[in-house]
Amino acid sequence: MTKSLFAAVFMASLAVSFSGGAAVAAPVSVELKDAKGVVVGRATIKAGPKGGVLIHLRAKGLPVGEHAAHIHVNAKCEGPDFTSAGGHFNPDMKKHGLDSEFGPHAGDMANFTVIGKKGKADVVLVNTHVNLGSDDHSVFSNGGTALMIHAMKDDLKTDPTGNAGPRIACGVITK
Ligand SMILES: [Cu+2]
Ligand SMILES: [Zn+2]
Repeated sequence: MTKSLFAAVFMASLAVSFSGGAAVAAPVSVELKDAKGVVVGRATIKAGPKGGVLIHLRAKGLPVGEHAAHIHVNAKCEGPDFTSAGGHFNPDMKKHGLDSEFGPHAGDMANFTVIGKKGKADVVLVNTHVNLGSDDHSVFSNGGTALMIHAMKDDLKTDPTGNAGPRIACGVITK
């Protein structure tokens, strides 16, 4: 590699790291409330090591078992049904489901498990399709999004909901 080419590549990589680095993305904290407005948990969303985000979810008082977690399109959590949050965040107009050949929605994530008498969860959800930046995959798009927990697990394929049942806890994701 010539010196000038090396310099060009180096500058280009700097430019990339700075523009993505505007996503110097401070972690964002999300408070999750149930249908009655009771706080049942908190999530911290931070940039993933290789892009995307890591969502550290801590909750209690949830039904034991597997639950779906999604990012929904509106930063509105109005109980008791949380329909105000809209559907799954889906900037690429894909179909639902991590296992769908036409998916997934950017807001789709793996199920997580609630255990014990106190109905606790302490899990890290990985989402490689969203970010904390300013493009159309940002969780802050159009005024923000919502982190939603459902009564049941996501079957990872049924469009558009994953058959995950009622929405039982919701938290707005905003800057
Ligand atoms: Cu959902
Ligand atoms: Zn979906």
